[in-house]
Amino acid sequence: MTVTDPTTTLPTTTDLQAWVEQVAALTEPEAVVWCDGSEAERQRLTAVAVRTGTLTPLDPSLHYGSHLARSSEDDVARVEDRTYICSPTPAGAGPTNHWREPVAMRAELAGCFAGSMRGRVMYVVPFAMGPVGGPLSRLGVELTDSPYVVLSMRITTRIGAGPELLIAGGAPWVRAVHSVGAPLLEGEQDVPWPSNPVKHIAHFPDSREVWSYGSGYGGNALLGKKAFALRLASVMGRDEGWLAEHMLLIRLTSPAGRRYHLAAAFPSACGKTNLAMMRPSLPGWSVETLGDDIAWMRPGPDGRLWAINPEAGLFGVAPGTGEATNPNAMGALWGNTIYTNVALTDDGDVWWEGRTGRPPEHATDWRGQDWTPADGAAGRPAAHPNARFTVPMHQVPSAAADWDDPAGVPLDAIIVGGRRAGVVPLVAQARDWAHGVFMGATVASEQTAAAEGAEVGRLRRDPFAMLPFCGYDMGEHWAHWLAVGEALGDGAPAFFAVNWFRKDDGGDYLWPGFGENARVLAWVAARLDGLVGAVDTPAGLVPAPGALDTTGLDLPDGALEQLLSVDPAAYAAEADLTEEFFATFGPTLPAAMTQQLAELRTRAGGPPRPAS
Ligand code: GTP
Ligand code: SPV
Ligand code: MN
Repeated sequence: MTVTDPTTTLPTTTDLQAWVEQVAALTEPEAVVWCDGSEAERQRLTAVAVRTGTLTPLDPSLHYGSHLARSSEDDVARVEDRTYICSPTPAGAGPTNHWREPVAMRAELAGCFAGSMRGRVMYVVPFAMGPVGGPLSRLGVELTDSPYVVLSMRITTRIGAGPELLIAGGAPWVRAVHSVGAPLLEGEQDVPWPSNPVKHIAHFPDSREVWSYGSGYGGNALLGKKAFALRLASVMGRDEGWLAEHMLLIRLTSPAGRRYHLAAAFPSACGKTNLAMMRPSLPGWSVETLGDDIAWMRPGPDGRLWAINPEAGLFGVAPGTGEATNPNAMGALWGNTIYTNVALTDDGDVWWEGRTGRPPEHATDWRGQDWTPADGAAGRPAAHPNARFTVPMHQVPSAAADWDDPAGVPLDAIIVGGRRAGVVPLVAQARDWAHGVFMGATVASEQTAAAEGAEVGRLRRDPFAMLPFCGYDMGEHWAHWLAVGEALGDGAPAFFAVNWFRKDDGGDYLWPGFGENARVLAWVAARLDGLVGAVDTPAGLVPAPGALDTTGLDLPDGALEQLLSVDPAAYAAEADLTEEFFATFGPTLPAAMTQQLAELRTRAGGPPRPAS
């Protein structure tokens, strides 16, 4: 690799061959293989991964064409502290990102990657994010020494000949280099999950490049996902007038047949996949899945905000996913699935906490060790809390027939949310776009196992659920949201905030969640149509008494009141925390956000008022 300053010129075709050769010269793989995305190729790579023990075939009568992978114990989630934004100056990354000086970082990476693919094959994986050739779609090429990564990218993105043809035709593309950082010496036996204790996930936003070293897991390694579709794409969106967000995408249809398109941002492992596949408990309502993790959104010529899901498959959280909580996810898992870090039962089935009510009497846990329910009771779960399934979108029973329409869907509402045991009501509508952006900017959420080293349960600020995923200064991100809203004007979607996770004094969830969340979506739809009332509170416009349909719902006395209650004193305290957080931004903090904070303080000082 040459150590040069990043350039703003995107590579095109002619550069692809040269770049592949350049990376191969640096990493010294045994062979270079160009992937075409074919079924024959899938079978070849699967055979390789089975031979090295990376993948274990599951009983085909239970799980057609499916495999189990067990990662090494130190490679189980995204490594946020080793994920860098290498903009020319620290200001480019902003106070919420880990910045690395690009020239020094390139030099360090050159050291790591030198010879890092020895004894392995380097796969060249051309891929599209979004339908190949679509107006909102973008292209990339990932070079990787991991067959597991190729097989996963084959599910979560569109790989192979189509994207390669477009690149050959001169379309711009993103460069993504990945190595597990475990060269194989002559005659050395490979391990099932090669990785390196040294890990770097380095993004160069200016040259639209990512270099990932040392990890084979999830967002660290499937570079189309968080690295490209969020960190680099957020920068591309800022520069080109669109948005790349950590959002699910659904179509909600009312009993009367009215259709609403909604995008919702929740932090990692906070319910996007669940809401994206929800089976509404309310009769006559339906939810169709368009996306479960990422949405790209662009103002259309009609003045509305159009959204696509740039992915082609899911990398979904396994624990907590079962027939009772997410039957559509379970339905998707009939075959062609890669399970990572789940448990294996003695009869060749997979298992994880929450898959069924009753754990198996005995299983092999995610580490490959004997497991019984007694281990579970002792705090050793059978599946890793961040265990995942990788499955094609078209297998999701609730997938919309047009889920991969290149044009996308026009959004009616944007929802933000987090995991909050207290303070934040079940649902609130923003008074206007700027208030909605403020709701997004002030999302805080209890941490989950999706990031390595997370203090699970501890509250942290996670604006727009993008804390680990925004490729530039978060203050600028809010300014960009404000600018997009301004351009959209009356065509802009409405903004809402939700919280499924409020708890009572005994620590139990107040809201049943899952399919019952349809009641909240029905209220959102009714608000869009101006059909139901709301009460103006410091949190925003919350359902007026009786406005939320709770027919047939068996809530304990006082639960609904508590779910919808907004304590001004608690919001005054939130305002203090927000002020502290905002102060870390300096000049990039939009004046509109300071104004919203001042407004919150005023509202938190007074009683609730009726609103339209
Ligand atoms: P990433 O893929 O990490 O971005 O996460 P995600 O937001 O798609 O997470 P997912 O939908 O898989 O949520 C994972 C966890 O949230 C599981 O433990 C679920 O059981 C839990 N969950 C989802 N929806 C609800 C809900 O409505 N109520 C409650 N109490 N828990 C929920
Ligand atoms: C997340 O952590 O938000 C995920 C999983 O969706 S990963 O792809 O590993 O980032
Ligand atoms: Mn995610």
